[in-house]
This record gives sequence, C-alpha cells and structure tokens, in this order.
Amino acid sequence: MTLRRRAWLAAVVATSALAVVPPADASTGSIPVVSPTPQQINRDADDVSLPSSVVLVTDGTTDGPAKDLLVSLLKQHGVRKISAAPQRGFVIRLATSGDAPTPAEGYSLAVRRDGVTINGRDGAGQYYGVQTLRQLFVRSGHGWAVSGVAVRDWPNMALRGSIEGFYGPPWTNDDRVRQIKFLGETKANTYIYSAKDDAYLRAQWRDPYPQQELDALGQLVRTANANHVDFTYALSPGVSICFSSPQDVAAVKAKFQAVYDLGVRSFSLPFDDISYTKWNCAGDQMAFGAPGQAAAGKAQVSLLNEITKDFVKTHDGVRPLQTVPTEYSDLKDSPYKTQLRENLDPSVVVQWTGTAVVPPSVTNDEAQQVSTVYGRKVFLWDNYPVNDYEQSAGRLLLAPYAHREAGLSKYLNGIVSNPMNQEAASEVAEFGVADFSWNDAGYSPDRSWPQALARLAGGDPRATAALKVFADLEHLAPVFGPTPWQPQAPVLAARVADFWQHWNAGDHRALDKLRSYAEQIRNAPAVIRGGQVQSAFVSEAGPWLDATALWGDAMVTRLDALAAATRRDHATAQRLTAAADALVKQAEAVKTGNSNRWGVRQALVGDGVLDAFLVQVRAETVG
Ligand code: LTM
Repeated sequence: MTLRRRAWLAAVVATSALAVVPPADASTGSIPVVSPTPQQINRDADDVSLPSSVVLVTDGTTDGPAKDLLVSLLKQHGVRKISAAPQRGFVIRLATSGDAPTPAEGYSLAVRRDGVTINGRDGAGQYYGVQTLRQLFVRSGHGWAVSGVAVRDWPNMALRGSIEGFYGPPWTNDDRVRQIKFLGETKANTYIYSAKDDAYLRAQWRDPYPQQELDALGQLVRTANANHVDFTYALSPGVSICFSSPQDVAAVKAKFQAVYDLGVRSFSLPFDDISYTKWNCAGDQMAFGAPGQAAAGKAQVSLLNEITKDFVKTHDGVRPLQTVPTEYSDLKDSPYKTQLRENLDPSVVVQWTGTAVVPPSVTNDEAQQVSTVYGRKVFLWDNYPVNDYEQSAGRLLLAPYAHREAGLSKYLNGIVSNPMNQEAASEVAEFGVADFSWNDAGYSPDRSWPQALARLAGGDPRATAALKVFADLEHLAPVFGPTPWQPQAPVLAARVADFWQHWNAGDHRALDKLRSYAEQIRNAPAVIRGGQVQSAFVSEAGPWLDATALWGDAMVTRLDALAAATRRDHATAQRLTAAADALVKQAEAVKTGNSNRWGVRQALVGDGVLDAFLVQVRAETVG
C-alpha cells in the first residue's frame, strides 16, 4: 500500500463510518473515483505519464466548450505545449464519433500508452468525457499521470440539474454563475430560473426587463452555454393572467422572445402555488366556463399549446416547453389532470414533486402511477434541500440525497433539485441528485455524500472530516408534517447511545471516547474555516459554524463536569456545569441572519440530539 493510500485510509477510518471509494492509486491499479458513477469503467492499463508536450487532434465536430475545458485541464496538469499538427507523440483526440455509446450525451474515453481518445455521441458527450478525464489525473513523481482506464458512459435521465424555485431572497448572479459551473462539472445539464420572489418572473411577469437586467441575464446564459447547461427560463403568469386575452398571450411571447434573443433555448410556464378556482378576468369565464378544476386545466392547456405551436415550434433550436401543473404533488386523477392528459400537446414536459410537496421518498410505483395520470414520463421537481418552509426554518440541509428508488429513470425524464437560498451549501445534496439522475442503478448515498463533502473541501482531508462532523449536525430533512424524512445527527445519536450503554453498565472509559468526538464538534468550525473549503460555503454557513463551536465547547465542558463529579470533585463539577450552562445560552442565541423567507431564527445545530444529551448529562452530574 502506498503512503498516500495509507494516509487516506487512516483519515477515512478516523472520521467516518461510511463506506467510501478510495482515490486512484497508481501502484495498485484500482479504479479511480469518478462522479457521477459511470455506467462502465474498467482498469485497462497502468497509469500513463502525461508529458509536457501533447498533440491535440480535433475536427469539425469537436465541441468548443469541451475543447476549452480540455486545454485548461492539460495546462493545470503541467502540459506546456499543445500542438495541433498531426505528428507522433502523446495524442489526445476529441470529437463526435459513431464509436461513442448510442444514448444522447454519451461518450467513451480510452487511455493508452500513447494518448487519450474521447469520443462523444454529441458535443455534450465530448464535454462529459472531458469532465471524466478531469477526475483521472493522478500525481506521479513531480508530474502527473492519467489513470489507465476505459470508460463507456451515458446518462439514464435526459434532464438533470436544479431549479431555483424557492421563496425568499433569490440567488445573486454570482451564486448563479457558481451554480451553473457546478452543474457542468457534475454532468448536470439543466438550470431552471424560477425564483418565486423575482418580480419579473411572477408578480410583474408582464413587465419587460430593463437593459441592466437583460445584460445580467445574458451573462448567465453565456455561462450556461459554455458549461453545457440549458438555461431554462420559467415565467409564472398564473397569479394574474387572463388566459383568453390575446394581449396577455402576446406578453408571454414577448417575454420569451426577449430572452430567446439572449440565447435562451429552453422555456417553462409553471402554474404552481396559484388559485385555480377563480379567474383573473371575466373573459375566461366566457372562454373556459365557470371556474373550477376542469376549466383551469382547459385554460392552462390552451396557453401551453399556443406557446408550443406559435413560439417553441417557430423558433430555431427551442427545446420542448416545460410546465408545473397546479396539481403537482399527488397521484390522484382529477378533472384538472384529465384535461392535461387528454389535451396537452404531447411534447410538453410536466413536472411533479412526488406524493407530497416534500415527499419522504420517491418510488418506481409512484412514478409509474403519475406517468399514467399525466399520460407521459414526468420530470421530478425534487423539493430537497430547499429550506423555505416553516419546518426547515433555522436549518441548513446537508444530508445525503437519499430514498429515491433505483429504476426511476424508467418513468422520469429527469430530476431537478429545488435548493436552499444558500447556493454553495445546496451543492452537497445537488451533487447526489446529479449522480442519481445520471446513473440511478449505480447510485449509493453512502458513497456519493462523502465525495460531495470532499469536493466542497477542495480535496482537503482534514476539512472533509470536519465537514462530515458538521453535516451530521445539519442532517435533519423535514417534511411539511412533524416526522422528518431523514433524522437529525445520526452519527452523534449513535455515539451518544453507545456512551449511555457503556456508562450505565459502569464502564467510565466511555466518557473519554465521547469527549474526543465532542472535541471534533468544537473544532470542526475552525478546521472548516482554516482549510480549503469553498469560501461561499464558509460564509453562508457562518452562523451555523459559530453555533457548532459553542455547542461543541458546551459538550466538552459538560463531560468534564461529569468526570469531575465521578471523582467526587464537586466544586469543579459545579463550576464546569455553570460554564456549560453559559455556553448553551450563547449557542442558543446564535441567529441565522435574514437569509430566508422565514427571517431571523435560531441557527439550529444537532437539535433534539445534542441539546437533549447536554440536559441528560447535566442531570447525571448535579443529580
Ligand atoms: O414545489 C413547488 C412546485 N412549488 C413550491 C416551491 O416554490 C417551494 O420552494 C416548495 C417548498 O416550500 N413548495 C412549493 O410548493
């Protein structure tokens, strides 16, 4: 075993109970970690040294963003000269080819002694082949080598990514640029721009954009195109539209045209969270009948079909229109859904959130049922890790993406995650969404989640370990009801249970063991802040990190008080108990800042587990 692998294994064993796939190791010939999990990856040969001079062979089919990414990766890995002229040497080929796997966006990648060949089914396939190559570089002496693997890979779902669809402060454009680059890196191809509190998308949907806003949108669209991400423009006119008004239909088209001119080629008309049992104008009653579910279905279908006929199909390169129906979170058939099933243009893509707005799981059986109800495969709007509802107030949602059944790709044409108002923190769950939607059969939350944390930590092992401790304390995933779909702090809860079991059996060595984990909690924020962790995450998580340091300190102090009481040093036990009480007060006083729809709240950390444990230890100490 190499020193590097031994050090890595030691770090994993010390910090996590989860199974993790080890990084590439040149000497053992193991298969490197590639995310999303490839469909097929084989170790074909030894690692191949990357020389400082390479030949790059391209042709008319070579994709621009794929080539740009490739060139920058080669430069980052010590290549100083890239020549185009056909000659001998280390040759890298990048093109569209019939040798690539057949599914759209598929690619093959082969590493040989004399070079690397990336064949894409299309431009996106080439780009994803290069994203895989990015993960194949391994250190070799003072230089770099490429893992000797052969990959054949393709996505199981056509649409993968995120929908900025939450209430509360929308992301900044810097957040969006970071998000779009993240999506490209994780082979996700969809960003839906649908922030609820962006006035131009919903409350004032008819208003044209001022030039400054258009310029900012244009920058995002260019970033998306450079990262193979479809910037999907989602206009929500349902709050005030008069469906039968030619002026309102023209206003929708004008809004779409303005962003089409910026390069947008993907559009959505969401109708979620509106009243569909009243009309916004008298004309709709004449055109569609008395207000009600069926009439609402008719009116929405008429707009969606008109925009498909007279915008989507008349504009070059525009992808099928998307919508979110007003009934988006159940399986029951209804007069509304009947209208959509029977009359909606078959090309229109319909979104669905599962059996609830925030479902505890998504199964094949449910997805099959809903695809029957809507008469088409559906596109999952997954309300995780969004934190804009009451039960999520005060929380960062950092648990793995889980409880989605392998096999969903048969019934879903895609998944987009609705993230938190905190962009960088959302990337933890979104990483899993990208992994699952690429290869649902090969997905494992236990493998994907540590990879997401390691990525956030910039590959820094100490910071990754600290992030695991921190994320465990932000693990609770709520639903709209009282029972969360993922529990709070499972690692801490298991350690606490183990502690009491031993303590109650008279084994006082348990205290030291738990104290060292309490120290990890106390120290995690400083390690995260001092390591290579993405700076946007560190700033978004600021209040939760502050609170974690205080809760960790309180836990260490409480355990020290218990130790003092056990050796009958009551004065010390009392002093430390008072000190821990003060730390708990300070921890409870840390607020989130006004970053969500729910405003300023307590920044919750391990709630229900850590605080409850501290109460129990206090009782054990002072009687
Ligand atoms: O989920 C949908 C389709 N619509 C809204 C979202 O905008 C919101 O972020 C989530 C979570 O609160 N709930 C919704 O109903």
